[in-house]
Amino acid sequence: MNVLWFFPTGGDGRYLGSPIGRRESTHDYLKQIAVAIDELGYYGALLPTGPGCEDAWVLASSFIPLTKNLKFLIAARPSVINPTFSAQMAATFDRASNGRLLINVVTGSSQAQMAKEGVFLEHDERYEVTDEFLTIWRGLFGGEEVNFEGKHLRVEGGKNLFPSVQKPYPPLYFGGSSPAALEVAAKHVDVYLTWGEPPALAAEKINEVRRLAALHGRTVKFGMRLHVIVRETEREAWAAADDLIKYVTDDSIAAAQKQFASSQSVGQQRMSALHGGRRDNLVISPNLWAGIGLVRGGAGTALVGDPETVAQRMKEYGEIGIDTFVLSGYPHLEEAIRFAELTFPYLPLSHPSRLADNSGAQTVEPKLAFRFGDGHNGIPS
Ligand code: FMN
Repeated sequence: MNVLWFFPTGGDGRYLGSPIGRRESTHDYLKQIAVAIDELGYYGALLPTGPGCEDAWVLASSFIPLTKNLKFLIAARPSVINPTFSAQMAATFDRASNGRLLINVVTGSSQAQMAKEGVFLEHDERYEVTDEFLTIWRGLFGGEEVNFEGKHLRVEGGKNLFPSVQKPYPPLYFGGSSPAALEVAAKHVDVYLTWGEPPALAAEKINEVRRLAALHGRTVKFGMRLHVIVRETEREAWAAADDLIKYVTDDSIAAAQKQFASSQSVGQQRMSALHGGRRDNLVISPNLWAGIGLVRGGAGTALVGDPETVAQRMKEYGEIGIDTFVLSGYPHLEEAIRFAELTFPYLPLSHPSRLADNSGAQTVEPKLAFRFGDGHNGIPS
């Protein structure tokens, strides 16, 4: 299982819907998250893209020298960048980080959001662009000269002169739930990401992507993007969930739901339908809570519970084929530490973590030649 965390590049906080405990995503704050999650042993972390967040490529580049193993899942939107230039950036980042780049291909959610970025295409046309973009992009990493003329994009004599460290190219992740999205995912990507839907709904999409990928002679891996609220006991975890939304007002829920309803994103519609904007029915599947989606777009659900139970739920997603998790929690620095400390020991991680044997289930002998309270004031002699 690969467990990634999330960089809150548009701002962070202790509560949803309140300025209390709000935290600006300054570079110094994000650096703390980068160093912490690298040291804790997360596989990687996602940097989103869009008008509401700072630039993912620039931020991730600045974290390369601060981190050792952390991979950067950088969100990239095909319609706002030329594919040759994007491939060049990806190759350079992969070389500079010695193979630590992952790319999250995100086509874009709403007409209004896209208009801000100068893109005036309909939903399915945007996926046509993504399809053409990925055809060129993957071709460039094949080492051949690329000549392509599509409906939207055209390249003549394109060449990527600097090969990436990862072969054939840095892994392509992807989010999108519409039929057009599933088709593009099946044709091009390595890891299909879904927001945190209940297992049965997620399985539907996964099986459809698998079926479509098989038609292209391909296989795809699967991942899930969701929040986590883990505490030592189930009771404390649910109290923390309630606390997170204690300042959320009915007006703010109504305003957010109105905005989400105007999005063309099928994925967003599926997330909104999980709770229908109502506070009284937020536990939509065992330990899966939809409270965050009342006011936050995109990833709107959280696994809530004690460490063993949450780990068990993640393993249940594993049974339907999800072996990658992109997690987050508010505030992102503290919750990254808390989740790793409490839950990593119960997960079959594919990546080394110094916390993997920290469950307290077994007694680990301290490696230092002293014990706290042995008369040395904790100073090794
Ligand atoms: N859209 C963005 O504009 N920026 C992002 O950083 C972003 N990250 C996403 C992460 C995940 C895990 C998923 C599932 C989607 C993300 N999206 C993001 C939304 C995609 O742009 C997606 O294409 C959009 O919701 C339209 O999808 P649809 O195919 O569901 O209609």
